[in-house]
Amino acid sequence: MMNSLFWEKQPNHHIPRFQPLFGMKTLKGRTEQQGKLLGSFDEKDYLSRKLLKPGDDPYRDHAFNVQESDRLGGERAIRDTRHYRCASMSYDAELPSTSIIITFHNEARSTLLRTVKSVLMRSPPSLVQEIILIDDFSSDPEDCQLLAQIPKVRCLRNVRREGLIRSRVRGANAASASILTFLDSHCEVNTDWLQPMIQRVKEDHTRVVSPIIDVISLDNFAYLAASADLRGGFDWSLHFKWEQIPIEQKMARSDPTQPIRTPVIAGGIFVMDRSWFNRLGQYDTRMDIWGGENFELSFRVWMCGGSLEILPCSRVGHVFRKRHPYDFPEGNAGCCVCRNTRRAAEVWMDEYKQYYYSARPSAQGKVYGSITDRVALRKRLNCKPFRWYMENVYPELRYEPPWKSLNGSALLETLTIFYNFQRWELIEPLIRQQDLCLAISAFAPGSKVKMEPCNTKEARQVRTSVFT
Ligand code: LR7
Ligand code: MN
Repeated sequence: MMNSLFWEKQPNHHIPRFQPLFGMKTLKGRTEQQGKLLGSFDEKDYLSRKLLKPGDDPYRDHAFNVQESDRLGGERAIRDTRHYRCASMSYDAELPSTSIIITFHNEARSTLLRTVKSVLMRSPPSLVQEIILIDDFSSDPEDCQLLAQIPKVRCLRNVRREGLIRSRVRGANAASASILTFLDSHCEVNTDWLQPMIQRVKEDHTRVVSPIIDVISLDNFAYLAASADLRGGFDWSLHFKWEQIPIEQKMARSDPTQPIRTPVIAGGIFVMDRSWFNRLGQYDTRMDIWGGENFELSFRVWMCGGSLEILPCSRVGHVFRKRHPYDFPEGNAGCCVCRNTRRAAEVWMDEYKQYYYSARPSAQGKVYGSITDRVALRKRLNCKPFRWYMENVYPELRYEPPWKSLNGSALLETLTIFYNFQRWELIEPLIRQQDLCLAISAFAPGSKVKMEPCNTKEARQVRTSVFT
């Protein structure tokens, strides 16, 4: 029996599985539409001048299979992965246009070109004011310069490696449209990706919106639909993770096209009003290379009067990788990430930063530079405390209650009062929260209680037998 509910769950019955390819092939092998889209840019020449040499490891330079990417060329059809109801959504006839900002460091030509072309092919032309490429001091300046022959595409090249944070700020400062759209350099945007995001920002300029980020396989470049029930979250080590929407919110979602509130964004793909971006202090430009800026931006947006959401009717594919293909000036990624994350924690997390330091004890010794400007910004904007964020935006993130001093016998009571005891994992014999375990700091009555990395041999770590 097929009832209406069953039909509703079927994907895209009345919508072609693949989008039609653009235009008709001409004798020259380029399409009419492409001719218009790409202007004097010679795609074939661009791609063929830099191909993998026979015998070279296709994963070496980019940490994805560049041979597969090159094989696909400058464009391809991808499946429309949206919920079918998205196709009948309507948007304002007059929407503001956007400047699209893409920073890159030694990106593969084919992935970068597909990012740019997918934007030109799958966005209403009137909404794309310009595409600003920031070449973050890649080895070959031509990668960027040649792409600037494509209409609407501009190329800014850094004279030294700046990292993605300062590069994006440079792009934002050069942008002429009133709305900014950020993309990673190895994306493919999907059908009607832009309208839902611009619509939401137009309605309320304090919203910062992201698409659902689909997965492009780093091995075979298959385009795979991501789950529509996820939001951005993190643990106390400030490690970003996708997590299920809390069950109460999920139950309350009658309409699958509705925005999903998210405590943090992944960071690479989002749309934000330009004046709002500037008013909120852009980014922390003392952050280097990669990492942490998405937390800093997310905390700042929520705490200073804005909101973050994921729009299920907007889909953008991204090549997720397992390692960084580029080097970090200080030698390893940990240096930058820790420094950046520490800056975010110091400026925004108030007393809750202790949980970050407990989860990442090594961060404590890292030099992180002056945060005076950012602290002043927070004050000037009159932003709410992190406690507000914890209570209103991310109550699901569990934390150690503010114990002053405790002994073993008072522990159970305190855990029960301050904390939903159920949410602690009682893994025999330790009391565990993710990788941290509850411990007393010394064997003395009234000694302090803290969280530290689990170690079954550590006698100070509290056993469940304490309670029996
Ligand atoms: O020195 C650099 N200069 C750059 O311009 C290093 C990187 N980059 C560029 C790079 O070419 C790419 O376009 O910055 C972008 C992000 O770097 P990636 O793709 O190597 O890293 P990533 O995909 O893991 O990045 C995710 O986390 C980053 C933390 O700083 C940023 O927020 C990225 O934007 C973010 N990407 C996404 O959110 C896409 C979805 C992935 C997830 C989760
Ligand atoms: Mn990326």
